[in-house]
Formats: sequence, structure tokens, C-alpha cells
Amino acid sequence: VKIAALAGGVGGARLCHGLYQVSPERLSVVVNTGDDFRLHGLTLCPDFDTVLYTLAGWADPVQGWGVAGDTWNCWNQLQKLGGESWFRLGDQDLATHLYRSQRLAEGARLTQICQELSVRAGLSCALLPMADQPVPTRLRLPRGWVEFQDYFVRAQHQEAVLECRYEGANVVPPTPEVVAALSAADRIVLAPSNPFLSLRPILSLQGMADVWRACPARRVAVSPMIGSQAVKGPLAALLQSHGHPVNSLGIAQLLWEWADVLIIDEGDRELAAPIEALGLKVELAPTLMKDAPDRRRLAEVALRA
Ligand code: FO1
Repeated sequence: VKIAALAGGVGGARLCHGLYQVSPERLSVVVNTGDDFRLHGLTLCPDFDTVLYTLAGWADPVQGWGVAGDTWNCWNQLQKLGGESWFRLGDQDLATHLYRSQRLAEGARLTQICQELSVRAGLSCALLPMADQPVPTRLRLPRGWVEFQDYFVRAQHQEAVLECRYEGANVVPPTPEVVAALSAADRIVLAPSNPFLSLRPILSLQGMADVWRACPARRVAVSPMIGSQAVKGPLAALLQSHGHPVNSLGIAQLLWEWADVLIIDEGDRELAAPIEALGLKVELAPTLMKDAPDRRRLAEVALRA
């Protein structure tokens, strides 16, 4: 069975690690690049790096992003020098940004660079950025339009998000590798990533709706909501500000056109009927992933559903 997963952020990366444990060779992960940005003259792809580090077993287990056991010598020195230090880069993590930025300057495609990084990290699956050209996510807050990381990290996602824009998504297509992976897949898994900030940037790419319609795969989404709580990040507030129920029904309202099945937490049984009324099949499962076996178990549910 060929599997394609769509992911971004820590929760998505964790389910992809489960899929990777089940099927390391027949997995392609399509990663959101809407949160990519430039800092210190370097190109950063935080969602990609989170997936890379998580699958390679390098990720910091507590924060979910960055490299476990990383040191902060460069970042500390940068602070001393009065450099921009709102976005923390560990010493080992920095090597990824240096490598990527140098290869981009040499004219390599982002897809090629991501493949080089995943091979060097010892991975046997395909990690695919959704696009080779930038499609930056911009958010309208009460204070106006801002860049994604301005909201997410600099302001610690404390402000209300009134609108999301995926700048250029109407003219930038998914890469040929992404189209091939989705078209060849027997199963597409929408990982428990934030639909507004991680999945919609991918699904909004030019021509994606047509690619999606032509895919023969069964499409299974995993809800990132447990009860009225998001496991991590600002999803609950985003559902609220966009007028959706703050639970897995809200997720279903965002994804019903893109999925056949929605896996929701076993504690949310009462949402099954209203979600099925939207035309989605519902599966109940424990969706909180505390360790690697949890990730694998949830991945197995997603592959059976
Ligand atoms: N998130 C933070 O909240 N603060 C940080 O300083 C930070 C640094 C960082 C460095 C490398 C990286 O790959 C991710 C990092 N993240 C940080 C997480 C990142 O902002 C988010 O995971 C995504 O951008 C949103 O999905």
C-alpha cells in the first residue's frame, strides 16, 4: 500500500512518525511550507524540519521542534551582539538552515534539497515540500496583516486571527513530485495538523482541487481536537474566530470535502452523528500521542479506517 500524508507542525509530524514506523519505504509526506521565512539571511522551513527531525528521531521530545539536546551557543552570542533573537535557533538546527540556504543559493530546487536532507538523516521515505516557490501564510489580526511567524512565535499566537491568506497559492502549483505521490497513493492521510495553518496552505495550491478529485486513494483525516482542546497551538481560538464549533465537528466542517473518513478521539463519541451528517465516516480512536507506540497505533488506525 502506498501512503501519502499531508502534514505540518508537531502533531502532524508525530503521526507521520507512526506511519513511518509502519511503512518506511512506501510513505511520502507532503509538508506545508506556508510557515517558511527568512531570518539572518537564511531560509528556514520550520514545518519541514519538524517532520525531518521527528522521523529521524532527532526532535526535541518536549517542545516537538528543534533538535534534542541542542546547544544554544550561537543564539546566546547573537543575543549579546543585539541580533534578532525572538526565533530561537539551536546550534545543530542552524546547520540545517545553513545547508538549505547554501543549496538554494546554488540554484537547487527546494524539493531536491529536502531529499538530500532526508537521505542524509537516514530516512527511506520521501519528504516533499508542497511547493518549490514560496507561498507564505499571512494572517489578519486586529492590528492588521502580519507574517506567519510574527504572529506564531514573536507574538506567541496570543492575538485573534480574523483571516488567513496563502499568498501566491492561486498561481503556485504543487510540485510534480507531490502530484505524483498523491496520484499513486492508495491512501492519503491528513495528519492532525492545524487545518488553517498547515493543511489549507497545501490544499489551496493552484490545481490541487483537480489533483485531489482525480486521486483514487481513500482519504483519511485525523482530528487534532480532543474535546474542546487542541493538543498544541492556537487551533481552538482559530476555530472560534472563524465561527466553527471548537471541537472535532469544527474540523469536520473544514475538511469534509477533502476526506472520506475522520478519526476523532474516543472521548468525543457524541460528535460522531453530527459529523456523519456531513458525509464523513467517523472512526473513534485514542488520538493523543504520548510516545512512539501511540503514534504507531494511531497510524495503524488511519491505515485501516
Ligand atoms: N517555535 C517557537 O514557539 N519558538 C521558537 O523560538 C521556535 C524556534 C524554531 C526553530 C526551528 C524550528 O524548526 C522550529 C521552531 N519553532 C519555534 C517552531 C515553529 O515556529 C513552529 O513549529 C511552526 O512554524 C508552526 O507550525
